[in-house]
Amino acid sequence: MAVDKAVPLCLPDNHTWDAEEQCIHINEGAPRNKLQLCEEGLNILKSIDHSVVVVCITGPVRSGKSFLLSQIQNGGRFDVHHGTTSKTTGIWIASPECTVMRNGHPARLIFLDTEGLGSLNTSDGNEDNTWERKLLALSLLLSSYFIFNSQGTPSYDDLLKLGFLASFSEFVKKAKLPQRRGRPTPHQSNTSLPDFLWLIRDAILQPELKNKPCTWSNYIKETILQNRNASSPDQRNQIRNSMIDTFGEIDAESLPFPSIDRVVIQTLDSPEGISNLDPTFNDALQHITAKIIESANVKMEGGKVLKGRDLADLLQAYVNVLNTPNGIIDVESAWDCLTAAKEAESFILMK
Ligand SMILES: Nc1nc2c(ncn2[C@@H]2O[C@H](COP(=O)(O)OP(=O)(O)OP(=O)(O)O)[C@@H](O)[C@H]2O)c(=O)[nH]1
Ligand SMILES: [Mg+2]
Repeated sequence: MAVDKAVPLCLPDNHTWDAEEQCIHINEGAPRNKLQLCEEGLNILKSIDHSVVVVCITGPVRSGKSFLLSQIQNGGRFDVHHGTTSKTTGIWIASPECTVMRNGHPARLIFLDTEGLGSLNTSDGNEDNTWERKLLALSLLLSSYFIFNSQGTPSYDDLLKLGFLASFSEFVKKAKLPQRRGRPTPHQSNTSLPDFLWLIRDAILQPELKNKPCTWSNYIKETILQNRNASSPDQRNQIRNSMIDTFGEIDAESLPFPSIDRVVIQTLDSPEGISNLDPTFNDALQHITAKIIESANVKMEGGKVLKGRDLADLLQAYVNVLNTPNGIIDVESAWDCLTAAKEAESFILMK
């Protein structure tokens, strides 16, 4: 099943997806209580009988995430909005009819767009302060390639936006990961957690280290992620340590302004806007797209490459736990339970 327009995969329970009209209805009088899976999005995952490469984007609200994800792929389109109200709610999915080869096998690309971090004006006035962290825990568990999108020269404030990583363990008991030192490459690893790309938007300055030009990747690693006092329990260090524990590769790339023309920026998602994109933006976008399509790994769990329908099963199990008060997802046992259930099912079918 290929979908040209993105559909919701997971919404707050005060939102309803109208599949016929292809729009969201919001029960504004009701608070957000639970995560709610959406049939249409879930069916995309269930219909995929290939292994999957899952690219997910997160980052501050209104920072061009949906536009970027729409441009990266050949098809699947995420809604872009030009006002100050946050647009994307929950997690949205698109999976254009496009396979990539991984270890000699075809794998299907899946793109997940997430609700912006730090939104002050969600359309339902969300006041659940655990919502963001639960959604991010889920996004991390689903993805094999995690893009953190930020605008302008990265700062410690941007690092703090990744603060949810330090509280990841509130919601998730991680699978046993190999130690960082001597850790296998992502291609050999059984880990279920993704590679990380810090994507710097509207970048104009040249990154430097000791007054010499460097790559954004080295800049991020040697400045913002450099832990100068490992024993200090401050929040920055907690986040840095969590990043090292959580991700495989850590990389960074930048994109310049899409245009200096305000009208172009405000019509970016239209054919005219796209045809007026600055050539340097287009070149950088092409480079980043190629990098993601070539290097993003297949999603693995328990040493096994996951198919779309496996991921759908896991997603349902994860959401059930996150909707339970104080529920903690045990990644390893969730997978073991599902594998055991499937083995039992195939045994019954064989009999
Ligand atoms: N300056 C700038 N604006 C951009 C860029 N990419 C998209 N935009 C504009 O930023 C605005 C928001 O774009 P979206 O893609 O909806 O942003 P988002 O991060 O998905 O927003 P939320 O879903 O609300 O968190 C739109 O007006 C876009 O045209 C960019 O690289 N630089
Ligand atoms: Mg968006």
